[in-house]
Amino acid sequence: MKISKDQIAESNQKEQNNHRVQFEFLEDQLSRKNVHVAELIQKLADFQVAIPSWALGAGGTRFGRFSYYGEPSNLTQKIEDVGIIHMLTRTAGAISLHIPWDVPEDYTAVKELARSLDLKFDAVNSNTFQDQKGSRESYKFGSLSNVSQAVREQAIAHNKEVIGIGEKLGSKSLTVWLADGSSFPGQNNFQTALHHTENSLKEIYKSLPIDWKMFIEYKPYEPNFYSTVIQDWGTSFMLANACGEKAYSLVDLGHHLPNTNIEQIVSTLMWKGKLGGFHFNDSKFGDDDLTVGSIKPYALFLIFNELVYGMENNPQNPDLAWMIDASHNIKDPIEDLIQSLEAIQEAYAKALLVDQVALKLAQQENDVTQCQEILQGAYRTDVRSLIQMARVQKGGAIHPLKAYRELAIRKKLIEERGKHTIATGL
Ligand code: PSV
Ligand code: MN
Ligand code: MN
Repeated sequence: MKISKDQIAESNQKEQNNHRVQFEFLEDQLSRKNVHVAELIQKLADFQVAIPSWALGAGGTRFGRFSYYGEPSNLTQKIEDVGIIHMLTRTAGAISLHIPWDVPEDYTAVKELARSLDLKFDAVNSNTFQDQKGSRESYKFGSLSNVSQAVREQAIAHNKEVIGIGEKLGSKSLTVWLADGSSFPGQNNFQTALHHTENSLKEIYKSLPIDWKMFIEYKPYEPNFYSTVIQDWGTSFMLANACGEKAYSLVDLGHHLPNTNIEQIVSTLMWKGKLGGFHFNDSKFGDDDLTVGSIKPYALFLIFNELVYGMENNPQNPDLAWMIDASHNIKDPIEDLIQSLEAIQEAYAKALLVDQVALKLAQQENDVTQCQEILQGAYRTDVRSLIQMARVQKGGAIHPLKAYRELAIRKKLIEERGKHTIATGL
């Protein structure tokens, strides 16, 4: 199932007049404020976000799972789905694989398929939170932090294997997320668990190819409910420093306690040159269940404001690996990802509109009211026609979601793959 350029052109034809009127209005407004509109559009067009292979099937909860039908049940189909999203949005130019769920059978064919859809392979993700069939040791009580050396060795070996698979695909980074922790006080010796984790990560780091990065995620709870070994950005930052210069912290939006000032974390990590990756999602209470921007779009904008500031002022921080990490259980996953990409682009565009010079001046004068006016002025701008223009310039659809529905893609996927499909994933 592929979308052709002609199908997109046809869909754009219907939207063109409306789009042009809105764009010209905005272009005029922005030009009056001395904004370089063409530059802005270029930045938006260049911004690419990876899609994780596990987001393409409807997610489940421990209470059940409802299929969305026509879901991908193998790696080829997952890549095809990302191809559909990328064709429509031109913003999803990479896929992030989870091993062992996505081990390719035929590397040449998989790479060729990705190339034909203009997709790169983003970070590879290891999985030491599930026991695999036939594995010798169990991760029930942790992996890299486990009290048993044999378990730790198995988990280290798995991560090394994942690096090897990533190398064959052309990935350049490994993301480590650990479920390790404890559910009851006294279950773990905090220091021992952290010490083991640090040593295990150092061991994995030794196998990292010279041009690779290692991303270390943190998460305060779940699946363990009393403590997690890498609970917060400080712990992740400390471990990344212990490993070396190719190790970085990864911020996942859903991995914070309520009301945490995530934008400040982003800012601190970028200043220290240690923010490597970013996982987008949204939540009301915690973790990553909801579509990006569906609950706290202003918070997302404030985070992007710091990301943009960091990208412009912190050459010590490398280019970031952007990824959506959301998987919920009731929407069509492709529609959900299209909405997430739109929300990301919106927040990014609005952050690019912040007048940094005026903001600095207002900060220096302690003009608190004006500081807020500057940020909210940018946030309240309707930037949708700008994003549409960036997409159109790259051959994407003015309205990806409408086009997806008009082209009846899900119906065709169901015809092709059947109703009773189960995607591997979270
Ligand atoms: C679990 O919380 C999680 O969502 C992490 O954010 C990882 O990035 C992802 O799963 C895949 O392992
Ligand atoms: Mn994540
Ligand atoms: Mn998560």
